[in-house]
Amino acid sequence: SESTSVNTNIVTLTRFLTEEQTKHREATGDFTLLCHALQFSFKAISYYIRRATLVNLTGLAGQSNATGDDQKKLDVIGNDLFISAMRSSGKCALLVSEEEEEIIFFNDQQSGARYAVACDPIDGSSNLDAGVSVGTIFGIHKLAEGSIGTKEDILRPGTELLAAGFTMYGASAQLVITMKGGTVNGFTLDNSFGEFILTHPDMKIPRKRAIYSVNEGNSLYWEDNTKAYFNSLKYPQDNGKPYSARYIGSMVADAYRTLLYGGIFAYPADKKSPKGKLRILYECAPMAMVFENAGGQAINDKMLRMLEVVPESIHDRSGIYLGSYDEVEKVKTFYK
Ligand code: AHM
Ligand code: MG
Repeated sequence: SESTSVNTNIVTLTRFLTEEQTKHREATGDFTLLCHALQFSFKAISYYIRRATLVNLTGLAGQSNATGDDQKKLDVIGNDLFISAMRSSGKCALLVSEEEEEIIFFNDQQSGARYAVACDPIDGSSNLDAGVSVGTIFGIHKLAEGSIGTKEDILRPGTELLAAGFTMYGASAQLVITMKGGTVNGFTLDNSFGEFILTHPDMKIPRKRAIYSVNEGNSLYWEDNTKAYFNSLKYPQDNGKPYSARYIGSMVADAYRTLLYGGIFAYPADKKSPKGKLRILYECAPMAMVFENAGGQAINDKMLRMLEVVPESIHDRSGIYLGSYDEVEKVKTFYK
């Protein structure tokens, strides 16, 4: 009622998903169940990240992952939590994880699992032990008609993603999700309720903002046009001031800030990493979908729409620029 300032009409993620489902008369509820499993994995990962320093979960696990990075203990736990949530949902036919060299097929349940999921369970894990924000990134594809789940069901361009998003484990856990052709919605984990609450409905990225986010330590290896672009931001712009720099080193945190405040986030390909660093399936494409649906843009080094890039292998990489619409337009002028 109007007489109290307490919100008694709280939209939880559970309620939001149910309402979305009822909008689609053909919906079976399977996607909703998959999302329930997803949100549980975010809550669990968030819990362990917050407890890490207290329960000896900082540091290395003593092994390397599929792509040769040193695995942290929390990388292993996050990955195991995610896999278990997807398996037990009964709705996930196959899963690609940054921490797993091969696709995981859950073919013990061919009984109607219709989704293929790609995820980076804990992205930005170099920041973990310092308590700096990290996140989980996910993208969901639907299996081709009649398929029980093959590699071809996940090696798809981002334009075919059914849903994508991320959860940032920062001062609070923030979940951002978008569905094909839909809006972008942000939820905050209320630890007392144990629920994600809709706090950022219909997110729109500002059209421009003078903030850039890139690992400038790589500039020695950058191509000339990359150097020229970032250099140009350090000189007075139309308002007489140069850009500000902000770089956390967790894609989820840098992207979340960029989504809220506007600006540009980039991880360009360079002479040292000619294919870039970030992975298409579970880093670039899901973020690109979020940014496009929020009114921004995401492109690769060839200035092609990130969502149209078809990965050749599950851990394929790409250079990426994403951010405010006008900021990405500006990037393009330097590569023509
Ligand atoms: P990770 O998945 O192994 O954590 O690596 C991905 C992370 C991104 O979150 C971040 O944007 C980037 O690597 C930072 O890389 P760098 O340390 O080279 O700046
Ligand atoms: Mg990652």
